[in-house]
Amino acid sequence: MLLVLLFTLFLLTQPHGHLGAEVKTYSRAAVSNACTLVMCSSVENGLPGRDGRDGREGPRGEKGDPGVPGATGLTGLPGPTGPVGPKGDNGSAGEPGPKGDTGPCGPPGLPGVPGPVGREGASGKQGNIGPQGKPGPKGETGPKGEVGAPGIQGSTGTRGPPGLKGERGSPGEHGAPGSAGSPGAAGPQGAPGARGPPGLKGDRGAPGDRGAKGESGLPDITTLRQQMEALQGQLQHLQTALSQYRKVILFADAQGVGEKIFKVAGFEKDYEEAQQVCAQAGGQLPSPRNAAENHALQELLTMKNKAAFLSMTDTKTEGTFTYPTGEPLVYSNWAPGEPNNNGGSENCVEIFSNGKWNDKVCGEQRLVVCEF
Ligand code: MAN
Ligand code: CA
Ligand code: CA
Repeated sequence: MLLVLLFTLFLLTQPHGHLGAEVKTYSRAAVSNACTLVMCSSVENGLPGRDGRDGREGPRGEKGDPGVPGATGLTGLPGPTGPVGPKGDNGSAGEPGPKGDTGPCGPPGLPGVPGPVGREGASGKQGNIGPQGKPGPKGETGPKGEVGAPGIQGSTGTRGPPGLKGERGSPGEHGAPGSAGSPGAAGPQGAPGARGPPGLKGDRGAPGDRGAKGESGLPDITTLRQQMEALQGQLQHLQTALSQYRKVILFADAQGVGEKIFKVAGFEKDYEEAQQVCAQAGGQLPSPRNAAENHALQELLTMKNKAAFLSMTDTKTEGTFTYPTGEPLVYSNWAPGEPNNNGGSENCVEIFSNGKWNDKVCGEQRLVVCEF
């Protein structure tokens, strides 16, 4: 009995590596048998038997419980990119169109019947505002349509792959290892796919409303009438002023004939100096081209009882008198026997108070009379 107990203790205290795999696997059975020996063997009932043969292999253990579910699988990969979004909405309507072009000019009206000469009116009013300017330039193109609405969100990504298989359950007691645990729960849904590209640009907006009709290119008849009346008033004003100045100029030492005016300077000069005086005043020496003009000039000389130089000379060609322009004479009123080029040096022309002409040396001093 004591030996059996010592042997049993020996078996329990030995490291497994020293006893080998067989002993390790059935160590519990060995202990159980030892317990049987202890409980069923009695030293008092007989001699100890021989060592028993090795016991048979125990019955197969019950199948172990399923292992605990495996750990949750990893997050699935993001789904694929969503489809292209739908086409955007149409752009807003464009701006109204430009103002229409100016209409064609109408035919000119018939000339009105000249009215009677009116009385001299008061000073005219300020001029009317000018005609309306040309229509402005064509308006700019309307604004670009708005960008279409963004595409809809992509569809949900595909389900992620199943989670990793759970770990094998721990082996049951003496039984075959339990069956593998059920697959772990599916991982969380993958992140939504990338946002799809924006939709196509919306169509061009509807054209704007037609612009207002352009104004006529010609001022209306009322405006023309007003302008004409204003011009008539201005003309009347000028005629009145001109009449006044003419009276002043002709009041003394001047003669008006046709559109000419002869004006006495009041001093004497030789031909060249007298010519400069008149040119400086914006006129020239007298060039009577007909009897009326010659008579008007004569009137002044009679009044002053002096002779004056005319503008013509025969300096260029002796014997041929011309105006300062080079034009030959169209009228003359030579005194009898003139021109005689007395002394061979008479190239200028003087007019006596009786209106007759004589060729005379240019260096003589004569009353200055100018023609305007
Ligand atoms: C006389 C005439 C004129 C001449 C003058 C000159 O009057 O011979 O022709 O010009 O003298 O002083
Ligand atoms: Ca001469
Ligand atoms: Ca002479």
